[in-house]
Amino acid sequence: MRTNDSKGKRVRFADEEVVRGQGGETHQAASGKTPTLTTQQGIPVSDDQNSLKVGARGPTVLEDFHFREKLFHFDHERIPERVVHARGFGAHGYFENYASLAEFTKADLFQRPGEKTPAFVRFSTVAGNKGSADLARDVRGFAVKLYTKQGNWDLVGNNIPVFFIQDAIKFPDLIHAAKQEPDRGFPQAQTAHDNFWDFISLMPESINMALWIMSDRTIPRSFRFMEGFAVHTFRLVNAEGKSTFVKFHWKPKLGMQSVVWNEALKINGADPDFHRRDLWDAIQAGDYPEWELGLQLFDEDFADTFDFDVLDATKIIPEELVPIRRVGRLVLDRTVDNFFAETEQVAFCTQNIVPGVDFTDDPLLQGRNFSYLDTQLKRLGSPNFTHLPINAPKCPFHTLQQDGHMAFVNPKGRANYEPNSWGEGPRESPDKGFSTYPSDVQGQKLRVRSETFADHYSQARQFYKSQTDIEQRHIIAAFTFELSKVEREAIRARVVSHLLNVDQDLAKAVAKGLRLTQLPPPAEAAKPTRMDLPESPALSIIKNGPGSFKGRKVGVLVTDGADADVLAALQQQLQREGAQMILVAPQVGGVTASDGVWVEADEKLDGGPSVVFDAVVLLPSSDGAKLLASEATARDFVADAFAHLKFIAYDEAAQPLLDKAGIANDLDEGCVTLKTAADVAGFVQKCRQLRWWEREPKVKRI
Ligand code: HDE
Repeated sequence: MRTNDSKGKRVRFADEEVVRGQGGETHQAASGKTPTLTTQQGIPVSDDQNSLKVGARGPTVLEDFHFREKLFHFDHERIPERVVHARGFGAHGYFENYASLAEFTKADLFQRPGEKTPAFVRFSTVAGNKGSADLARDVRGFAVKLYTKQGNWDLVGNNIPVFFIQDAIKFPDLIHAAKQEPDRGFPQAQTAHDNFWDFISLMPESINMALWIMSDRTIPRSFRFMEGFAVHTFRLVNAEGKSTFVKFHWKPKLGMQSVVWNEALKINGADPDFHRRDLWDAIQAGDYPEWELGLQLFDEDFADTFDFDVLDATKIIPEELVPIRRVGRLVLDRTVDNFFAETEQVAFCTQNIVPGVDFTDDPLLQGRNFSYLDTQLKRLGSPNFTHLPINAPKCPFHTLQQDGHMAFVNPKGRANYEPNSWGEGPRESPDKGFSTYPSDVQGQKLRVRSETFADHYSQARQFYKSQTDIEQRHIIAAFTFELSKVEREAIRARVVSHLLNVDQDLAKAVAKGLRLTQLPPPAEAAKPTRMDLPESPALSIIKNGPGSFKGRKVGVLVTDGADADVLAALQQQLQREGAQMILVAPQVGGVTASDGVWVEADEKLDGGPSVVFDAVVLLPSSDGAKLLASEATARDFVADAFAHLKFIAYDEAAQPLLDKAGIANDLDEGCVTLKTAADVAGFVQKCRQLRWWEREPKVKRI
């Protein structure tokens, strides 16, 4: 922003008031409401444009404390990223309890209907670094911090209800294998590489999770459209000391939805921040995402009769067997003020539980209880990370812990120990305090895996069999894609040898996709696969469609002369549906519609490809359509929407564009003409199916 104007003169640059500095450069005026820039010590700064020098062209002097402090602080801005779940996005909200759960738990937040507990949620991918793309095929973290009146409760979950491993001692191996290979530092945020599949194929316990991660669950359309699970079995304990086992679920009010793989690849290029932007935009627009908290409650007797060990985190309890009781809702209604202070510094610890909730002996959970506290010290640099506003409880708290780096919540008074005779300081409370559930434990100290953890394939089969044909095809395609990136054929074959224990057709289809010349023998199994587990429809995304287009986006491709009546009808119908209309124009700014009125566009065509929308409308004028037909990005807009099975509505004027996009002869029931504004309602109604899956076999032949 250099100018040649005279010094000190006030000028206007766009809508920002600036004032010229001594060197002709400009800076914001420190006048009126603008605070004066200071150093960290509060000393007002007179010049933030030039370092202190000897003469105009001489060396910089060490004495320049403002310059040195500024660079020193900048040099130390980065903290270690999370060793897993490095890329995340958080938001504030609240949990609202529906009814008293006193029968099961004395946890304060569940006692009173309508009670609201402040919450912070951080969603994340697992394997990628902080700067990786949002649409990686990966598990999503779903970590919830509930600031209850009895302290913080962290439910640090994922969007998949099972995990890869049964014992925490294998976690470093799993993560080493999943992240970039150590010699080359790539691939980034991808499991499609030798090390990952080598590990998986040598750890049969991970096969159930492998099925889940190859399903569409790992390419969610949005954080708003995915489920969450705390995975482990926990306990609820009531005031009488009675314990009930519990599995925690988060059910999205908007229903589940995923993208298709080719779309995911393209979204990563078009908008690597797709998921975080989606959440940010929804909250900013007042369209607050919600999940219901679901509990699967069961007792010791059920646990003893269940086919699998409830302490084994590689297993689920099907909803059909133990129904989910919805007990409250989580609403995210506030974006963060500062990404670093909140999303980056938030420290979840599975050990943070409240009276009325307790752990079980799940060996994965037990290991996590060590790891999370430990990692926060490394990441946040001090045991006082709990003093940070995002981590501090919102209820009164009194500890006798003291000092350490960055201690800024400090006790007053003389007594920093207890018992003491000064009559000062906090004391323990046997009534109110957290008391561990006195479960019976006995046995020898052994490094063993329980026999009850030995069945690795039955639930993998159940998951696969519970999917629709479409979803099964996606699982086959995902395995084939990932394994095609694996260089060693022996590893590919080893994965197929496990799939043979899951489902013959699945294994054969993947082997065919990989062009394996012969099928490997099935992997040795400690326990034979149970073929009789009933299907669980709850495990399928498609079987549980929301039947609504709420919260989704339609990209409307317009040019000058776009039909104003149809535009108005679209705007009205989508608003009624709770969906959004995004106008995409050839140029930034907007277009003049058929009624001569200027309409603002939201996106320029090459910044708003169809992959970032749930459905599209092609609304060019005849001249506009001819122009777009000769534009590669416009042809991609249409061809991709078709290939990604989206609903497409088009004005007949768009015909040249359909021709050039190569879909004119393939139009199907997912494509509708908008002859008049009245056709709009029919289109929006169709969109409630989210995708026109019938098209898939025609556009995906291999
Ligand atoms: Fe984590 N995990 N994890 N994990 N995890 C971390 O803690 C760990 C596991 C999950 O948004 C780390 O603060 C071990 C299961 C989420 O800040 C670390 C084991 C589930 C997040 C850690 C597991 C999760 C983490 C890294 C095997 C689903 C992100 C940074 C025993 C139920 C939280 C951090 C956020 C983060 C350890 C397995 C979910 C190293 C040892 C199972 C959502 O402590």
